[in-house]
Amino acid sequence: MPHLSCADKAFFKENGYLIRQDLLTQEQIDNARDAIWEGLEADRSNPATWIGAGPRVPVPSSHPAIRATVMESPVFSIAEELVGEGQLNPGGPGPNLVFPFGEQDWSGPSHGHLDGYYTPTNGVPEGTVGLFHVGTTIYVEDIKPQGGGFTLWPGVHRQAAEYFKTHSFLSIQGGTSREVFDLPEPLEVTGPAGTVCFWHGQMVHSGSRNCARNIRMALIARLSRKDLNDIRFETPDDMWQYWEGIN
Ligand SMILES: O=C(O)CCC(=O)C(=O)O
Repeated sequence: MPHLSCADKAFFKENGYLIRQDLLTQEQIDNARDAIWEGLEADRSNPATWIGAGPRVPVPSSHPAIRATVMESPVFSIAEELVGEGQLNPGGPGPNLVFPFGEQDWSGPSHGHLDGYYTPTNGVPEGTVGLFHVGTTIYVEDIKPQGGGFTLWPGVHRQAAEYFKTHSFLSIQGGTSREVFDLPEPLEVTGPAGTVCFWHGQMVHSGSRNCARNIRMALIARLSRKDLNDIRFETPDDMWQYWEGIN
């Protein structure tokens, strides 16, 4: 049974993201949160120790409770409803934590980046690009405004598709959006534990400063098509050509 309506798909096409809060069970959320706490160097019962704690990736994406949030919930099926049934490589999300900063002077990010583009330090090999189709950011903790929310710039996926029709994928070092895209107001994604944000793989996004009490506990998956190597450097006239579920 499909999880997305025509209106959901139209919203994703226009805005490049879609937020759902009804996809994970409480048990899946609790298990993922417990797994993260097992790897943290902080005292779960003492918020003072959460400030500036670590590590940022306390458990691997292969941990069963972490992988389950994508592969044993409707999250993966929904990504395939967008891209096409049977088209995506299965994959778990990686934990991505933003620890409380301990101060209140919040300001949102002024610009973001696209993922998968080389910088000297980000591990992407020079001369390549690590494209994917659907990103999913899953919160396993309640995230309030100014609480380190995943931040995106709605609609910029369409600008990116246009840009790469006439520019090399290698032309934006680190995928940085500064001076390349005309950025609208950003959206800081907030919501209760269990909030899932699906985002287009060419969506400009960023982390943000966490001035809240809670640790920003997110799990981020980047789901790519099985035929990515065949189409990696294509920039079709119709940006939805390889999105059979939505085009
Ligand atoms: O942590 C976040 O909210 C954003 C993470 C991010 O920008 C990235 O992993 O590329």
